[in-house]
Amino acid sequence: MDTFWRDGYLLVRGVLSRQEAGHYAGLITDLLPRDLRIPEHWEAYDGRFKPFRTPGNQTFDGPEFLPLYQNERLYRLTAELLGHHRLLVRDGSVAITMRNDTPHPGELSQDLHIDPAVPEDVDEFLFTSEEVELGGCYYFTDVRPGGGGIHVVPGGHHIVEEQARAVPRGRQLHDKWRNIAGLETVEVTGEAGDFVLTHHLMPHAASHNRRPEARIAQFFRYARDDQPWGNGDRPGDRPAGHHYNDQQTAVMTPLGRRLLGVDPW
Ligand SMILES: O=C(O)CCC(=O)C(=O)O
Ligand SMILES: [Fe+2]
Repeated sequence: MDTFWRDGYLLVRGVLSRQEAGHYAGLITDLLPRDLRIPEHWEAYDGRFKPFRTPGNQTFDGPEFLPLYQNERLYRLTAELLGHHRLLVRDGSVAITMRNDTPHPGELSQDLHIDPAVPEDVDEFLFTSEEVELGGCYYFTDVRPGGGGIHVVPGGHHIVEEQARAVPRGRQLHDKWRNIAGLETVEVTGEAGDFVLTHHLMPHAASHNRRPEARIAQFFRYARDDQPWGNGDRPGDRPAGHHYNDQQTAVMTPLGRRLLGVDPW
């Protein structure tokens, strides 16, 4: 707990067994078409492929992925960190980062950014505990140094808060925090089955994978049910009006039904 609040991120080890992680890595690898024709509606930058289920929908929440949404250990940890047990989980986007030897511009393949819970057209962060979201990703493959791990700034969530509090319209700094300059990053390495947990004000970026093996990850966000900016319909969320079908509800646990908004807390 202390490490997370100090550093703004935490590697949670062994959330899944190696075997479970391998299963999900396989499911995601199987999204790649056999003929390697990358669909128009996927994203593909610098060796990092983001599958989309349909144009505009990057949430993989079919029955085969739902156990990841309702993982009990991650739920207990995030609830304890947020000091609130009524949480909602979302995102579920995936990424496959393959080897990419491009020599520049450095190790990052994205601008250093935050994905805060506060909408872009809002001028001020609230900095209340209700506002805090926890994000992060499962690593389904081993991520060794230079292997495309997510980069973070130790303590960076404090730096963001300090900078944003110092000026009016702090949410608008650094091109709405889409391009943060001047901070040193570290790569979060880990093993298949680990989860990289991040504070929503943590500056982060994807990195080039210099190694032969792909990095395969899936992203999730945990928010309190009283999150002041609402709990849906933001970029990365499943489309508004999404309803779960019988195959999905069949594999949901009582906890999963609450985390996914099927049952009230
Ligand atoms: O893939 C990663 O390591 C980070 C991706 C990310 O932060 C994003 O796409 O917003
Ligand atoms: Fe991001």
